[in-house]
Amino acid sequence: MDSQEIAKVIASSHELWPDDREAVFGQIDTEAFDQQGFMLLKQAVPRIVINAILAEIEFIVRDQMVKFGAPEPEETDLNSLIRAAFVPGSEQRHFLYNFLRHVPTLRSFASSQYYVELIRRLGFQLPLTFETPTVRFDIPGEDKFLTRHHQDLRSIRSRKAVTMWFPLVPVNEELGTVLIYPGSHKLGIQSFSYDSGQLNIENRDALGEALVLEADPGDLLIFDSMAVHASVPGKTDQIKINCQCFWNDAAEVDMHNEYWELGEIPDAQDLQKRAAAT
Ligand SMILES: O=C(O)CCC(=O)C(=O)O
Repeated sequence: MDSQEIAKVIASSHELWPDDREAVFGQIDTEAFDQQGFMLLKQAVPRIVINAILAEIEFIVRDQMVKFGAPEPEETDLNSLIRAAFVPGSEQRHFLYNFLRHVPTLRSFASSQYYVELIRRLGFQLPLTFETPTVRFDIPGEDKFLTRHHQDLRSIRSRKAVTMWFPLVPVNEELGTVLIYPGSHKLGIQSFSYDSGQLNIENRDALGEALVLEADPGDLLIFDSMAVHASVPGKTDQIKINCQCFWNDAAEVDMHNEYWELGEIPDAQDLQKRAAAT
C-alpha cells in the first residue's frame, strides 16, 4: 500500500464497515457475553483496515530506522524489520513502541461508526473512550514485557467497560496469544501485586480454567475489561502484533463510585517515574 492509498483509508476508516455486517452482528449473543465476559467475532475487522495499519507500522519503522542512523533496512518482511528496529533495551525500542500506538488508521477506526454500533449492541448508551488505542508488539525472548494475569483496571471508569482486541497476525498457543478466564468479570476487582511493573493477580484459585485464544487477522475479541486475562508467549520467532482499545459507557460514569478512581492505578511507566523522583 503506498502513502496515497493509506491516506484514503485513514480518511474513510471512521465510516468503514465489514463487507457483510449482518454476518458480524449475527454473531453477537449478549446473553453469552454477560455470562462469559467475552466474545470472538469472526472476520469483524475489515481487511483494508488491517492492511493499512500494517503499512503504517512499516512506514514508521523504516522511516525511524534511518533517523536512528541505522543503514537502510534490507529486511523485506515486517517481522524481520521490527526485530531489527526494536533493539532490546535500547531507547529507540522504547520510543518506537510508544510512538506506534498512534498509527492513524487505528485511531480513526477505533472510533468508527461501526465500532460504536457494535458497542451500542452490547447495551452501552453513550460509548466513550478515555485512552489512545494501543498496538502491542510481543517479541519472542522479551517475556518481561508480557502482561501478567490482570484486569484492565486502568481503563475501567464505569460499571460497563469493554476492551476491543484484534490481532494483525495469526495468534494461537504456538505463535503467542492471549488467554482469558470465562466468567471472571463477575468476581469483582481481584487483589494484585506488581511483577516487573506489571499488574499481577497471583491468587487465581477462584478463576477456574483459562481459555487460550486462537484467532486470525480480521477476528475481533471483545471482552469485559474486568475479565482476567494474560499474554501467552509464542514458541516460534513470530512477533505477536495486536491492537486494543477501551470503551466505557458515559451513562454509567459516576465520580462517586469505585470505578472512577481506577484510572489512577500506576502502570510500569508511572512506577519508574515515581522511583526516579524519589
Ligand atoms: O495481547 C496481550 O498479550 C494482552 C494485552 C493486555 O492484556 C494489555 O495490554 O493489557
